Amino acid sequence: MTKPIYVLNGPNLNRLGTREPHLYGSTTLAEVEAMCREAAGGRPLEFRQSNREYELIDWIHEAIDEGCAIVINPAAFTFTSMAILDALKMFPGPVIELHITNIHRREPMYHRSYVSLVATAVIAGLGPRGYAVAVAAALDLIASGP
Ligand code: DHK
Repeated sequence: MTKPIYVLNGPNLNRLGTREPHLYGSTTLAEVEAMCREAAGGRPLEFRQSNREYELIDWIHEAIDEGCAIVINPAAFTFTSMAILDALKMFPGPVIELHITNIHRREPMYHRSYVSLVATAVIAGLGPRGYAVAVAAALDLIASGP
């Protein structure tokens, strides 16, 4: 059976569409999910969002056993969570860190990502379309290797 790509989203991303639209745009998380499924081109995809750190960690553990790639927007946990970093270290496949905004052009507290220490690649600043780019890149990495 074809293993799915896991697209995991952290806190406050459930509010996309109305959350600081000058930064994150007006695209909703449901619309982002649709973009990801279109980019996946028929490959199974698990698309999830949580405001709870432990839940994201449980989903990463699930992906270790069931998934082929992870696209993750950890949101604020990017900058705080060694637990998510440690979980991602166990994942054998490609990990693409995704941010809607260019975190390096924002306030200093957004500049140091724990997740980048383990990510295969980082996409930041493309807006919501970055998710589709990340899924396409994950497919390519799975097919052709790093
Ligand atoms: C999303 C968030 O929720 C913020 O906490 C990050 C990230 C930026 C994004 O650009 O997708 O700092």
